[in-house]
Amino acid sequence: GGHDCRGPVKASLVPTIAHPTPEDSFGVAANIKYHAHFSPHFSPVKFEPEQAFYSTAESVRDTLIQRWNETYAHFHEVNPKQTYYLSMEYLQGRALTNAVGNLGLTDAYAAALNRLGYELENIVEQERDAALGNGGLGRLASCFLDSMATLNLPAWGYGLRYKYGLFMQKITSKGQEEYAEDWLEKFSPWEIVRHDIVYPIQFFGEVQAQPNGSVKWINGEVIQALAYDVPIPGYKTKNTISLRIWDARASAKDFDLYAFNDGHHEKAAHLHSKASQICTILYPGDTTEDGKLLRLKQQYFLCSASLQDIIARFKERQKDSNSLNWRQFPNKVAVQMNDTHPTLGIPELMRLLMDIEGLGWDEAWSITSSTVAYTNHTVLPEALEKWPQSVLAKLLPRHMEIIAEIDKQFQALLHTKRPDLESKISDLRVIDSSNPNKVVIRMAHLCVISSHTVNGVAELHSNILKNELFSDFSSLWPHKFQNKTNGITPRRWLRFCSPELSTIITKWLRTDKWVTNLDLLRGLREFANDKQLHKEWAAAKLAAKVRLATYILEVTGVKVDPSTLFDTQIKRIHEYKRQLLNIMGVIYRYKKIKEMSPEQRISVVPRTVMLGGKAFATYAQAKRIVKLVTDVGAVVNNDPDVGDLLKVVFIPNYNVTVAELAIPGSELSQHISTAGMEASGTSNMKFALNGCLIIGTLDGANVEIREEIGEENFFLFGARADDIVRLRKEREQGKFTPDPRFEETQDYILSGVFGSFNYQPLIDSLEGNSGYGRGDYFLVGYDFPSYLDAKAKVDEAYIDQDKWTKMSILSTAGSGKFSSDRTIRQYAKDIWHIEECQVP
Ligand code: B1N
Repeated sequence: GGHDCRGPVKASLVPTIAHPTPEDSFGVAANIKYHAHFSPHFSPVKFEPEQAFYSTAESVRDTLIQRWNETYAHFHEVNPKQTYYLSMEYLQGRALTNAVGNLGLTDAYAAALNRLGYELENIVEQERDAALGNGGLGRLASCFLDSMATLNLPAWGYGLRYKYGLFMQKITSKGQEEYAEDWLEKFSPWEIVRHDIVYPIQFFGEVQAQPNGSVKWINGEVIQALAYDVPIPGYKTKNTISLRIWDARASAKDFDLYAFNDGHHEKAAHLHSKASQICTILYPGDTTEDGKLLRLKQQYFLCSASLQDIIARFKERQKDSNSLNWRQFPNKVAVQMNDTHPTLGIPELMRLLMDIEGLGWDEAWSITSSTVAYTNHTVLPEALEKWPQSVLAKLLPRHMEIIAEIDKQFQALLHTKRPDLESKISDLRVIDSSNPNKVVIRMAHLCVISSHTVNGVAELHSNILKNELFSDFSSLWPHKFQNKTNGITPRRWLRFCSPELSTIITKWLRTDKWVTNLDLLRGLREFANDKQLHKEWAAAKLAAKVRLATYILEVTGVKVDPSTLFDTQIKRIHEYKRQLLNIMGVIYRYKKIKEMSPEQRISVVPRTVMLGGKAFATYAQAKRIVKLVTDVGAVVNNDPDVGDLLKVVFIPNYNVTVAELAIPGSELSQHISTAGMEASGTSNMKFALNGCLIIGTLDGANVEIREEIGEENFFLFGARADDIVRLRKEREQGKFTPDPRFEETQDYILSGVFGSFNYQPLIDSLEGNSGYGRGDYFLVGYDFPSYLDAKAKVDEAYIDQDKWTKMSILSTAGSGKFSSDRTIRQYAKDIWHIEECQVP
């Protein structure tokens, strides 16, 4: 298994091809036509927008491949330490605008398409989103890749090539419905299959001790991992790195021709169908045992393929030295685990080093634990992965042995080093055997014990890790714990999604260097009161609002007025994110407007409230929230008493592309999670960067955003993280008197004005009958009054448009810190210890 060829390392083999240049739109057009004609995917006589998109993308891809090859050859020659980002999720979205923008070829391709009778803006709309992720964690991985490439870092991403990405959401009268998202239905022009990069991946079987003391894992089910490379271009640099995604295959020798000819068609292809299941879908439902097993198989598949590939590359690049020096491994390889999903990389690296490469435990452990690092992205107990020991032992018997040994040695360490923690050993172990009938593996503990560095994703979150969730580990290994506040790529999230605002920023700063040095945005502060800038700024925001309004009319049929306050909450639907708080605020506002006289209504600040996001298919409470929002919209939007004073829109099928439209087009955004529960949030950063004001709690990265843009520019409300435990206890003990406005809103929901759907379970969650066992776990009732106060402050600020525009400019000006370039530089310096490796 495995191959030695790691790619085009011989520069002499790289052909010189004339690639499109910014000046030569003729050449670009000819290149696009070439692809339209010779592409095997469509008949050559057609040149509809769809063909125009694919041939444009293929033309761009040629340039990317060339740069990818040069980058690979350069890394190979320099042989620096390289980072490998292991993630089960990447939310790439569309690639065309980003690719031509990073290559500096936007104008050339726009002009070329013009010659062919098209507009680039329309052609990019043909591309499907690559949605190989759920939300923030996946999008973060994609922003990180963009920054790694732009910063010329030797770094690669590894992931899985899911056939179906995150489901497509349709909103019907029943609420949310899910459909498979077939992003590969035609094909993806951005992936390059590598038929020479294939590794065997084993499942099940048994462990057999050898006479010489070594161990063999035999009799398993073996399938193949096949590599696809998605080139990731940096901005204004030649460096183009790889997102390598694995697909699962069975080989021809696994096909039972005799069985097939005997008419046992399914049995004959048994292993083939098993293999094809692995990469069928992002996050298979894990409510069933089969679903759980499949998810675990996916995780192992990613880890094993990636580590075999990393080791093969390490060996290849060590070839020049006389003998393989495994001690060099941590000096050449950094592995970053995106949450605990790739934890199996730890026992897998141990296994490969010991069972395949012949190293002893101590050396393998020393290498592994100085190679891997772990990022935690959540403290929600239900999201902390735990796998039943029985399942692991069956699927990966050798890995279970290795995990048991790590657990054993950790206990021994505590015995000798920290007798004071003796009583806590059972809480800290990797293996939780407190319930002998259900022994489980705590993946986060395995990560913390085995990693050289553990980090959270915002200051507040990292402090919670250090002082609460992992406090005993941090007393044992204080040096392990770090913070790396998340960031977003300013290319996609400002430069390309807000062309009008970008032009203005470049004009006033007299440079476009802010695109790679976002701290320069600070320079806008100087002009925060300038009337001319205000005029231009407001016009740019209005243009984006008009675009969003047009889209909303198209997908929902609701006409929204771009002169109203655009107030947006878009993110996964989850009780802790409190979309329920938002919609209850809207409902209260609606009721008050209804009660007003026409004269009183004149003073109401007209608002368009937009919500969007997907609810996990089996998360009933989240689905009820979606249903409530659409029901409220149906009533409010058609109420003649209300008119344009209030509109409520649910934006369907929220994804990266929708975000690129909705974020620039918003003026206010809601980040209103219960304090201490949102690890960071990253859409808050995107909104602030685009001049949207934030109404929010002191949670996650909100804390740092408020610090950067100034507390006077942030609409703060709600309980603090430190108070949450006490408040929950008080609530439980009945020491809480709800605000009358909160009760009024609950009664109004139950009164039936919004239709006949049963909202009782939602109201119950606020009352003491929630799934969490305690009343109003997310403290919607406690925060409701201060939320309404903060909304009143928003209205006040919005009436004074000059004040609002100033606050908007200051939001953008204060967003420099939240560039993923800053985040990645910190990872590179403090965790990975890697350096720039720029292609000449
Ligand atoms: O990761 C983002 C943060 O900005 C968000 O605050 C955080 O909620 C998000 C299991 C997750 N944490 N955990 C997940 C994703 C998929 C899954 O199967 C958990 N996502 C986050 C980036 O740091």
